Amino acid sequence: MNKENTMSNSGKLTKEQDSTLQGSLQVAVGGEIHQIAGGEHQALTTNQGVALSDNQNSLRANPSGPTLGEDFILREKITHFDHERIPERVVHARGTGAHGFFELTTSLKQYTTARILTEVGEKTPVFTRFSTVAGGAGSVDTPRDVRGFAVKFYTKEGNWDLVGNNIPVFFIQDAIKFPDLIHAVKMEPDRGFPQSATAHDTFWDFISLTPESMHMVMWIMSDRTIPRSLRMIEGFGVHSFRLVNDSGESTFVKFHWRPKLGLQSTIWDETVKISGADQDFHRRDMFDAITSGNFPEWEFAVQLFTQEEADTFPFDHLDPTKLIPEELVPLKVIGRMVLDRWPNNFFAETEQIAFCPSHLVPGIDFSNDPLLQGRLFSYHDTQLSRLGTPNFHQIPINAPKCPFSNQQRDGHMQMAQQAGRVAYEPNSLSGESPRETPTNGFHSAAVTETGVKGRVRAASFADHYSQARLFYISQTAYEQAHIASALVFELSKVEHVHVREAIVGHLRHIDEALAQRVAAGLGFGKIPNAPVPARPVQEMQPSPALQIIGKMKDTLMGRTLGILITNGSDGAVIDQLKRAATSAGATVKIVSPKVGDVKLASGLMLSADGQLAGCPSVLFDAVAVLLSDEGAKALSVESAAIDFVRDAFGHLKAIAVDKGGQALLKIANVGQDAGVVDANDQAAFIAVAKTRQWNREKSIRTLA
Ligand code: HDD
Repeated sequence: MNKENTMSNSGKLTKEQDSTLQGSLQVAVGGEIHQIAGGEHQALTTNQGVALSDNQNSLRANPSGPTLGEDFILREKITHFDHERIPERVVHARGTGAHGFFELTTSLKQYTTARILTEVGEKTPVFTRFSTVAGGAGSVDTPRDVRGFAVKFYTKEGNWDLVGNNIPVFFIQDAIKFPDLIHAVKMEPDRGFPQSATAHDTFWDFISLTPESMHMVMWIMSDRTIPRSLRMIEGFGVHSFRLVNDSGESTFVKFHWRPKLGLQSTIWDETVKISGADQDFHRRDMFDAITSGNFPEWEFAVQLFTQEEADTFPFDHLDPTKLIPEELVPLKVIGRMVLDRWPNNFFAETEQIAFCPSHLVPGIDFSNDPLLQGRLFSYHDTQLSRLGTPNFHQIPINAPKCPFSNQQRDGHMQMAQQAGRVAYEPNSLSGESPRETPTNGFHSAAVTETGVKGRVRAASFADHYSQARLFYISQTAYEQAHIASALVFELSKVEHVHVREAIVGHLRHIDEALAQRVAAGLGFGKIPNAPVPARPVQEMQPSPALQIIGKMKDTLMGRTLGILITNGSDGAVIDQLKRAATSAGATVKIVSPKVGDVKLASGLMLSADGQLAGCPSVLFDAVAVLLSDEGAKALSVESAAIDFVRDAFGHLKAIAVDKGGQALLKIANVGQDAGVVDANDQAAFIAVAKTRQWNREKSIRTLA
């Protein structure tokens, strides 16, 4: 037993408790005596430290009698169990997180006093949690959804939470619309479905009446919302923030995370199948990467700009439905984040971590973005109901790693035992009690605010389509086709025809050809009318930085090759391919009809990592099919094998085949193209396996 993982006060046993537990242990279950492996065991105790003599049987009046109410051991155990669950997050309930560090590589001293952004080489511990938005905590990892990207920096000057998403813009401009947005996207309240999907009436109804969401809609219909891995997504702080320097001058900043492995998404059909094959696909991928030492890494970059520069932008940067094209304000890379330690306990760390955009450090400040302003209230508030106490900052995962001290006292689950007579400030009775720090303490940016109070939307927020169009026209033809298909899929699930029509009407302001394509996909006889836009659509220069394909890296780093084999497969070919893929950075998994040993042609045995029905090709980035003649024959009547190759081809993956593999492709009616390669030519295979076979797509799928 790992003593670190047990709840014990000192980690050591008292003499009284430690009467024994050397060597093997006998456990009586159902009248049988079971011998459990030996070693040195800690005593199993109650929460009061009383050692248990029997954890298998409750206290009964006699062997067939009732259980006695005096059984405090039973009561304690069951009561604790009954209260194990806490409310899940109202959004972003499904998530996965890890520890790591942030390292600054370029100082922003000129712009900020925040030490985390000025001390080059300093490593700041972080905990980062990735999430989906709409589904519950037990939903699948791979719905079409935005991914949360929340980083808690435990800086020497206090905790800084950068609570972002993998999309740089948001649906709404004002926080007062957030509950409506979330009620619309979550499962419909009368029927309790769909779980974690935007493809339903209430979501699209709300969107059709909220034209400001059109830019975000383009992003969520793109493949950004069906990532291959959480290690391959970008992250964005979304809002403009301010950096404040030692002269009190402030500069606007947008924060970006860029994955070292490049961006990569899946194909929609693949995503749907992954959801069935492995509900924990992203969580497992992150776990496997970190525990095998392939630590995920992101560059940290900023866009810096002044008020004067912002005044020249053709949009309002305080509107969270707008991004600042990289071509307008280039990204400056200033650091990196590496996630290198999986949590010890999911609940204690990943579930209990509490992010609040209001957690800032001196030298960074908020902007007037009205969405951000509303968020500053919401997160702390939600933690109170989720974690049940204003002392949630004392939970180890939330506690700052720098000293913290004030006169706040008491409350549920107070862990600190603050000594002394004084619990107020100022005081003259205690020389040790904490005092203000006028120079280095937190100062808000000195900003002048004037004007008339009112519930108003700034006129500069009225352009809802220009950047939606910018995003769409910046995509490659493949990506545009995927957006059109996604819209057709989603709207086909909407029962109310007027909602479908309204959305297509909005699309006409984004791109007429897109609107036509979606209208045709939905079987409309004529294209619906477009609403009157509040502002005319501005034509902008395409921004290739908004593509996924443009930001993919031709690499096998962090990717997985699945090799399907059977008894009689050629071990030498398997070995050569495995070596070539591994040295290109891939992980290799052997799949066979039976898990366990496979007898190769040479007579040698090779252990398979997975069984065919449980390891479909959707779990891999590229595949190889290396079969003996008998193996190919046996698999020709195995639908899992037919699906393995058909799906690999349909999902635009490279396929390496030997003679047996080629025979299976033929039976499965899978075509031949540049992405189907002879397994003996490892170099050729590795070259094509580094990317998806985009050219193949038009020959195999009708895209909306
Ligand atoms: Fe939010 C959680 C990201 C708008 C209210 N949000 C939450 C998480 C992320 C985001 C990543 C999960 C944090 C974690 O892993 O624990 N939210 C965003 C982004 C937004 C945004 C990037 C827009 C730019 N959120 C937003 C608004 C409101 C909220 C406008 C409310 C006015 N968000 C919440 C919340 C959550 C939350 C209800 C649920 C759980 C939690 O906070 O801790 O307070």
